[in-house]
Amino acid sequence: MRVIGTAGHVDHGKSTLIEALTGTHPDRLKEEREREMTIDLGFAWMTLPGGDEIGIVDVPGHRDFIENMLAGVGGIDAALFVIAADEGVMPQTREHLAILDILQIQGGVIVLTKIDLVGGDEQSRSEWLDLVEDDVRSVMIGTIFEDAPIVRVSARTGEGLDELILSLQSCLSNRPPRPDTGKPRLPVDRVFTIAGFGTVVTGTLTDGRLKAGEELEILPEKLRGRIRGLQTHKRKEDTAVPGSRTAVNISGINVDQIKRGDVVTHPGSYGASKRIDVRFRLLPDASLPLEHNTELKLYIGAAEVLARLRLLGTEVLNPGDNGWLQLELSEPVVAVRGDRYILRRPSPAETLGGGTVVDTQPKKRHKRFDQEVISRLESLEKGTPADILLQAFQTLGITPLQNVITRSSLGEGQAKDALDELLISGDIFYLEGTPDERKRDSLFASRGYWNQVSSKAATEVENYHSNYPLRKGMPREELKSRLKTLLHNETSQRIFLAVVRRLVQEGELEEIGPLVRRPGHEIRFKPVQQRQVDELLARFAASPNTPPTLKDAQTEAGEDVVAALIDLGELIQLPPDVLFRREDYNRMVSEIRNMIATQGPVSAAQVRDKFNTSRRYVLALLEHLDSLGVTVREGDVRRLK
Ligand SMILES: Nc1nc2c(ncn2[C@@H]2O[C@H](COP(=O)(O)OP(=O)(O)O)[C@@H](O)[C@H]2O)c(=O)[nH]1
Ligand SMILES: [Mg+2]
Repeated sequence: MRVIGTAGHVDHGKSTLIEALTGTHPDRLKEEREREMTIDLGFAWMTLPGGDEIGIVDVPGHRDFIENMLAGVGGIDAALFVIAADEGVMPQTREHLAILDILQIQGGVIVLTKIDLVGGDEQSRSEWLDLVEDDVRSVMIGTIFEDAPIVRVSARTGEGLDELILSLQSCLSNRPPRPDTGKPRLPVDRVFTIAGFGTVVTGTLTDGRLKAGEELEILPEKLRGRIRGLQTHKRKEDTAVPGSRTAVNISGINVDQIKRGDVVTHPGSYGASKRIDVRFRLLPDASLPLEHNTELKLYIGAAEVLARLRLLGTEVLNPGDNGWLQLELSEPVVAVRGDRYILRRPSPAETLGGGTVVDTQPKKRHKRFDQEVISRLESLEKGTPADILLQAFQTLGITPLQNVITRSSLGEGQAKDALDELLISGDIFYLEGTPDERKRDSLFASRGYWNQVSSKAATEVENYHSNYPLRKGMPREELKSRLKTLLHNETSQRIFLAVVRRLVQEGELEEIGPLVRRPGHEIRFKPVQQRQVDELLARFAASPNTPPTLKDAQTEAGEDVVAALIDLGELIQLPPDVLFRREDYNRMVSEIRNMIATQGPVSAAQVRDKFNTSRRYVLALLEHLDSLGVTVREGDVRRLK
């Protein structure tokens, strides 16, 4: 799932564009309707021509509401960067650009809107648009939007909208999948109640899945509750996946206990902290140098808190410079190493810059000028050995341990310690072997990667069931080829079998011979098929000893239905083309045994007369019994073995 956000100066046509694309006007507050201006975040969604559904967060452009904008852009995959063709680049065009750039949102599409308002004839219009575009390009140089496509549209006339949609689709199509580390985080951007349901929070889910029925924790308050229900794009879901706009209906927690900026997680997955160490860059066009001990506002996830900064290693930080800060916060926030954040000055309001979180739990206040502190932050920024090893697990997927260690470039001792750390934290686990057998060819999986494999397998098998409702299960080999890309084309039977074994252990799959199925899957006939089944079985009942042959049955009820009856054991197939109902087959087999037991070896002709049937059925039956080892043929007769 993907989420995109709007960005751009107030009144440049963001909300109107979203309405033109989705049919939903994102302004939901009465005040917004009255003032015809977006104040808080708005939400919509659409399906791209390729079939992918995306969520949309519409943000306010007005500078007074930048804080609301910051609560919404955190989890987005790409931006629709809107610039009105009649006005061109304006102050919040630049400010939003700086914010998206600090947050390292991976680009998006630049939209020149309101093209219906410019120029007289075709030529002057296109000259005007070329000029605006040149200006936009020069502003984007050196930012994440440097190479972004520019599309010219009018939300009023609809011109350019199709091109915009295709451009957005191609921009999203080559993004790697959202990471799933098995530790979901949902920074809350809205909290409300729905009569009869109770507390609902919404946000953009990252890092893992949420499932209906699970226990949850809300940080920083450490409130425990349960997920009563989940929705994505107003549709009920059992599981919400990373990168989706998610509404969580929570039981056990009151609406007034939760606020924007809180984080919904699994119990114990994360902690909150009132002190963090960060890498920081002051924007080149910041109005003043940054001084030690300044009080600023920190925006991280959907949270906004006051932060007093310790400027480390330097007296002041000049515009355009990078440095290290320790932030003492007014309230605890949930931060993960590598998270991006923004700092703003409260008054006069100004976005100063931002960067990445490097340490979420610094043990003490750092001395301002201590080379050891700086060196430690520098190496933390690169990652701990455990981070690096986990990264290698995420990249390589399920593969023998040796490959992961080689990939990580860690030394023997470091790799061993890092492995222990990850095993204890539960970020990785043994897929095959036991914790004592830490052999070089043991198979491990990171929790996050495993979740991806597991849910892909479940989806593939479920799709198979719905494509072939009359089949008992999916051939194991077919599942293997479906998982090929996730198992990195690693078609080693050993890895695949270990994966299936684990999926069976975890109750995701069941094995039946060479097939796998989802627990609870059963062959179900549609009403019209059930009628065919009934009619066919009635024909079998009418002449149990000379029933329809395979071919007759297939002509009457269709190959799939007949195959399903054979799978279900209702019909027994004897080579080459004889079918009996199960009860008739059982009866005939036991009568043949009786005959031989009481009157000695029997010939095919005797059996034929006994059942008043034809040679074809009798030969199939007797050869079948020979092959089972029930009877042995001696010349023209059979005796029991
Ligand atoms: N002529 C014209 N007007 C537009 C277009 N898009 C938006 N507008 C108008 O511009 C004003 C601001 O639009 P809005 O979507 O609220 O801007 P936002 O503040 O960026 O969300 C509204 O009056 C819209 O009707 C367009 O493509 N053509
Ligand atoms: Mg708007």
